[in-house]
Amino acid sequence: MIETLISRWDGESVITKYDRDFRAWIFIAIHSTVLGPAAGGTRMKIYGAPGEALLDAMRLAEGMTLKYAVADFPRGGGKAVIGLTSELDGDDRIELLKRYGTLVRSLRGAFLTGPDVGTTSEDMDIIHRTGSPYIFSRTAESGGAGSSGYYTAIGVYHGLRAVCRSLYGDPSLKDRTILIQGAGSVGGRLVDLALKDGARVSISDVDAATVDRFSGRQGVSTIASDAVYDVECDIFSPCAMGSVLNERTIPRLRCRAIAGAANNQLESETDAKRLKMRGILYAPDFAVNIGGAMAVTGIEGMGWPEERALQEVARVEETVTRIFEISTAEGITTDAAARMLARERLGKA
Ligand code: NAD
Ligand code: PPY
Repeated sequence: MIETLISRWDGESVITKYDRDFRAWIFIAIHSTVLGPAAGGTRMKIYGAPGEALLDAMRLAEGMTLKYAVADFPRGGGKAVIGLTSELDGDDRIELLKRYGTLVRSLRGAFLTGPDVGTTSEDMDIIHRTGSPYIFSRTAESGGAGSSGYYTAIGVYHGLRAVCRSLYGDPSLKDRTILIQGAGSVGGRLVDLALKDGARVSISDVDAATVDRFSGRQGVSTIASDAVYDVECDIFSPCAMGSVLNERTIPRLRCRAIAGAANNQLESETDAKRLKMRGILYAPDFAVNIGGAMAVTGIEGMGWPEERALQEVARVEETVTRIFEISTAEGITTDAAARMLARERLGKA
């Protein structure tokens, strides 16, 4: 499976390492360096087979290429996956992260990384010990920009504003109902941003402790995770995992639009057409969730002050608006419009 995946991939290269001691497969997928050195988070979780981990790395790396290209940001697309075969904690986990840092450092800047699902800013502090200076989104105590989730949530908030502008002619979220799937690092912060703007928020999370944290808060209701696709709302915001928009869920949706943080929300490109046919406005994930990737590389790698990072992240609003305009003008899905914009930028470079 691995050789088929790699030989059919349109990306540039895949760095592969098997750590025998911890029975972990590490894949660093470099999709494109056309716009700059490849950057992308490091995902660490248990996979059923190494091929699944590789496929995840490749799809996520392509997403990073599109992300940076639509945002017109000078970085290329890459992603790393540490595929575990069993739960790892304590000193073993630290040792594996340090070994991974050594691998990243050996690439001498061809790959820059930060957190993703299964890794945190604290993990970046550990990886940084051996992977410096190519590790981003470390904790503030270690001199980093902190969690990328904060900036990603701000970008998603601007994506929601672009959606409201397109649907209602007014970008404010006031009195809109927003349903957030996954109230973690990004989704949890998005709850606060939406509430501050006067939205009515519902959250859904598989983690009972997370649901408890939000239940009882004024303006927030909670939805069972198996009911999330059936609940009426203005905007559905997937902030948990990928492939949630597919032929099984799209017919059930009762929202007017979708804008969220999760990477690879569409199971396939056909799902963008399914959404269009249902009249649901889709803000492409890779245009909406750039905030963290942009801010942490800007702050830690380019010396941006915080204000500059916030200004740059706010550009999500105009990018998403532009994508909607292209989609209308060309009569194509918003996903196709965003890919077209990305291709144009990559072509020019
Ligand atoms: P996180 O792990 O902090 O939060 C995810 C939340 O989703 C958790 O609370 C988890 O319990 C919940 N969840 C998992 N499965 C669920 C399900 N089936 N239904 C409902 N809830 C479920 O992750 P995060 O950093 O907030 O990232 C969320 C998504 O956004 C991921 O897909 C990630 O790849 C993407 N993303 C994150 C960033 C970032 O800066 N953190 C940037 C870009 C994209
Ligand atoms: C993502 O946006 O999916 C990321 O991987 C975020 C990221 C990218 C580059 C450095 C740090 C975090």
